Amino acid sequence: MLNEKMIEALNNQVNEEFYSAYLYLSMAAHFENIGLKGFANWMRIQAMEEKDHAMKIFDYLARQGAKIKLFGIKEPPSEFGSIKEIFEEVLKHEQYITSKINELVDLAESLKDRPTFNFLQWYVDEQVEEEENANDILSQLKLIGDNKNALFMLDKELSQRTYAP
Ligand code: OFO
Repeated sequence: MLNEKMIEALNNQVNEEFYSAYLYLSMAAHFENIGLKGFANWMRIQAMEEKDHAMKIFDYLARQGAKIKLFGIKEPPSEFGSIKEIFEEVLKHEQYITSKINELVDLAESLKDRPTFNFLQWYVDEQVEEEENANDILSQLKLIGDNKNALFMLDKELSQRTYAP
């Protein structure tokens, strides 16, 4: 039986994850619009993974017999800056999500909620990967600068990303 505070915090995190999906889907739409199909593919898959992050918490709440409550999803931005700025935004967003996961871990710890503490470890590891991925692409974009050929090569590389639930 989960503590009410924990249930509320996990329900909020479901919303954060769906917002992440929406944010990346909006970035995918932007990349489609400017003809960078590889970047669009990367963002689409990112969005699908975020939906999975949300559903994993949804399932955990269900398994614990806790009340699941869905909130409205905030509208994501639809206007974006340069490609580098977009990935700076991705990194910033992932750092924010990491801080939310850390808050959940702290709450589970303070409530001595061992099952939730264990459940959250997957997210702790996942956030290391999420920040790493955003950082890697950002570093490449910094190296690429104004080189269009290199940008198209990166676009091609990002088109190879596949969805692996
Ligand atoms: Fe991007 O890791 Fe979930 O939100």
